[in-house]
Order: sequence, then C-alpha cells, then structure tokens
Amino acid sequence: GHKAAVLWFTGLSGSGKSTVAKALERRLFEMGVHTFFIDGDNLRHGLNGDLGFTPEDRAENIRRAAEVARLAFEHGNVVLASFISPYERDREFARSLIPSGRFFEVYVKCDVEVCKRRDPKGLYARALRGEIKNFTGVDAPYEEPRSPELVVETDLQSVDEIVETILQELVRVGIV
Ligand code: GGZ
Repeated sequence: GHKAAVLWFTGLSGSGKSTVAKALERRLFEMGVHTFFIDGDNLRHGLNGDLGFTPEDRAENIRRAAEVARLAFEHGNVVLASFISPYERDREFARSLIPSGRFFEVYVKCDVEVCKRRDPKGLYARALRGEIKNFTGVDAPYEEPRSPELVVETDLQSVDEIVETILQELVRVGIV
C-alpha cells in the first residue's frame, strides 16, 4: 500500500513542472499507486475559467486548486499539483490544508533565460512584446521557495533523472 500525499510543483512557465509531474504519475501508476493530477492548464479551462493573472486571481486560483488537492488527498491519492504558484503566501496556504509530512513542495528550478528560449507556446515572446501583461518572469514576480522539500533543476537534469530522484525521496519517507 501507499500513503496519501500532495506533491506541489512550483516554478516558472516552461520550467517543466507538468512534464515532470506527468512522467512521475506514469511511474507511480505502474507501481499501483493511486494518483490525481491537476495543473493550471486543466483547471483554468473549467473550474477556474473565470480567473486571470492578477495577484488576487492567482491567489484564488491556488486557493481552489489547493482545496481540490485536499479532496483528492483525503480520498487516498498521491496528488500531483502543478501550478506556477509564484507567491509564497499562496503556497503556504496550500501547505496548511495538508498534514505535515504529507505535503512536498517541489521547486522545479530553471533559469528564466532557458524558459524564454524553450517558450513552447510562444507566451514569453508575446509577453516581451507587451501583448500579455502580468507574465511571470517578465513583468510579474516569482518568489523562490525558501524551504522546499525538494529542488529539481530541469536545465541540469533529465526528466528521467528527476523522476527517479523524487521517487527515491517518496520511498525514503515511506509514502510509497
Ligand atoms: C503566467 C500565464 C500567463 C501569465 C497565461 N503568467 O506554460 P503554460 O502557459 O502552459 O502555463 C502557464 C499557465 C499558468 O497557470 P497557473 O494556474 O499555473 O498560474 S498561477 O499558479 O500563477 O495562478 C502559462 C499560462 O497559464 N499563462 N498567462 N500572465 N502564466
């Protein structure tokens, strides 16, 4: 069996949060672990479709996401939640809903210049041209996590290496 947990992936747009979380979910699934994946992309289409990217809207986005994560956690899942979540206060709110020892803040670290170069959706280019306002890393802040449970660096390590690192940590602390 396994224990329920919340893995909260935070980092810049294009840092690889959701890529890492989805790859980890595949490995956990193979191990028979019940998982639940949410990210900004899927929540902002439906439940959070009324929200934009002002600090207030991001706070509400993370509040709802954290409540959804809690529900899935209470149903016994290993929750993979992937949101830029640039404000420390909002991440601490998410943490506050989950018992200590079961919440893992995973800082998906990547140099902003590398994110800009990757720019898979062309959003940085649009933000730099001023076509999108309040874009994280361009004209909106990202507050670096000060004491995340895990830091992974997608500009230095492969997705496979990162997945194995996180998995080892989950084994070490007795989640899986
Ligand atoms: C940041 C934005 C913005 C602005 C649209 N700032 O790389 P993506 O495209 O697929 O993921 C980003 C996603 C961020 O949603 P989150 O819910 O994770 O954000 S937060 O936690 O800050 O509430 C990006 C896209 O939405 N996107 N406009 N202005 N990212």
